[in-house]
Amino acid sequence: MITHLYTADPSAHVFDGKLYLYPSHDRDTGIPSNDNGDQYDMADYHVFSMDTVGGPIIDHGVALTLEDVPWASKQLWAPDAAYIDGVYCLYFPARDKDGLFRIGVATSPRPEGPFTAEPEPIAGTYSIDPCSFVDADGQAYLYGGGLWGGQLQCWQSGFYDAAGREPQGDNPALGPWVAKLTPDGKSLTENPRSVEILDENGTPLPAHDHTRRFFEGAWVHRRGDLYYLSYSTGDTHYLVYAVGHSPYGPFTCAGRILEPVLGWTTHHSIVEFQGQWYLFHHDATLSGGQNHLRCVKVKALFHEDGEIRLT
Ligand code: FUB
Repeated sequence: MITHLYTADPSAHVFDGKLYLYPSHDRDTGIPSNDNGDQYDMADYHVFSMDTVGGPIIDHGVALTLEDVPWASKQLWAPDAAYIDGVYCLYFPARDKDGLFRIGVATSPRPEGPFTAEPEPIAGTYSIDPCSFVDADGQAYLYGGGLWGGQLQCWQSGFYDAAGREPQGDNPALGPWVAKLTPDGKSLTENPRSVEILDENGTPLPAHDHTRRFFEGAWVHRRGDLYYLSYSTGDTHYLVYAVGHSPYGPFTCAGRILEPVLGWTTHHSIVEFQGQWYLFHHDATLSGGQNHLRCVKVKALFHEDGEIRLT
């Protein structure tokens, strides 16, 4: 749907009756591919909008660049956005000057930006893939986390440990983290807590279950009283979801949303727009399968008796 730029990790939101997309902006800087994700070397964000899904898409141009983020050194990865207290907040991960991924926030009076970055990352945040969720009562939450190059495994003790490894075997898998945001959306009100993901027996999902364990790309949406946490399983390349009754979880595994697509990564958002739910995601078809040069896609999504299905 967007072909003049490489785009990925699309976070979709409805603001002022339009659908806005906040994707990563992929580019090729010649960095060889590795499991650390060094090839994902992005340096700015564009914001897109549309009046209808399937209609013309407006590229609003550069909304934030790496050089305008005082604390960041490289890799503007998957962003998200929220409208909080009359201001649009863009949440984004980047490596700080020490090479650690942190989550930053930038604000604008307009959904398309340009956004002005806060001078420091959000205190207490770590790892990648921020997802903001504003509940019906107006309370905003921030989720985050991603394994391997996303460094989530390095924070198991509460402090960064470069030697941290993903749990193995029957040990509980790591979940994303969540924390409430302050009323201005710029800080956390509490220390991030780990979101528990349970299997069908109510047992924490074991680390060996790579077809269902959290890898990266958390997204939370609510329909009725049910909260849905969806995410990528990383090295098995699925989008899966789990359901719960609170933004904090626990969430119980409920199924698969998307099978593997062309390209290593899969990352998505789910949004209701004009009476229809949509899955926005990406694959690598635009570049003929180069993992780090991706393109955004959209599919209709349906809820049926609490379950999610496509078509
Ligand atoms: O776009 C860079 C990284 O790739 C994202 O942060 C991950 O979710 C994966 O899509």
